[in-house]
Amino acid sequence: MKARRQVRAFVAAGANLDPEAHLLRALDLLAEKTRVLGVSPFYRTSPLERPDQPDFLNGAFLVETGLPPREFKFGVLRGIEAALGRTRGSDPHQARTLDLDLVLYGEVVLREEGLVLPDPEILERPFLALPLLDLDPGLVLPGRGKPLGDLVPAAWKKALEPDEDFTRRLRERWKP
Ligand code: PH2
Ligand code: MG
Ligand code: MG
Repeated sequence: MKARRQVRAFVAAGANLDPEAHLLRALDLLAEKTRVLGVSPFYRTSPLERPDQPDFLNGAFLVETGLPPREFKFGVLRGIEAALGRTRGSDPHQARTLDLDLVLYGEVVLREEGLVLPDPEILERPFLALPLLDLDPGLVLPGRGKPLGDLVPAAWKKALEPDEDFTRRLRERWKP
């Protein structure tokens, strides 16, 4: 069988219900379905939109996949979320065991029902942009033709503190 072309994709990860356990397990499951090329530092962040919720751990994985973007999002990523107890109700901001968002897929720019690439939240949320810059400091946003580092406010780079201990635990699990 002909091998499918491999594409580099960035997956943003977040959780605020038992986040350590769920993110560690998420990396194992992602490594079963893709080649994991990088694990960013993970940051403890205050909950946006729902200030009464527990804090989040947020970061990103760089992976290589042969699947097209919709199959990757709705098959692989949604499958891992469901396997780790993620439920979806009427509130899109409800606390979660695991959130895996496909935020960049190669050079692809698209706007479809349920999938927008690059994810516009990259330019709105420091905890999305910073892990991407950690993984690839020269990252150019497809469709923008500009380095991500030039598109985000300089203050963002100092806005978040990585959780060194959790990041070490996560990277220990990852065998490139
Ligand atoms: N995701 C949300 C709402 N609020 N806050 C933080 N800190 N991290 C998240 O990933 C997050 C959030 C759902 O849109
Ligand atoms: Mg999200
Ligand atoms: Mg999501």
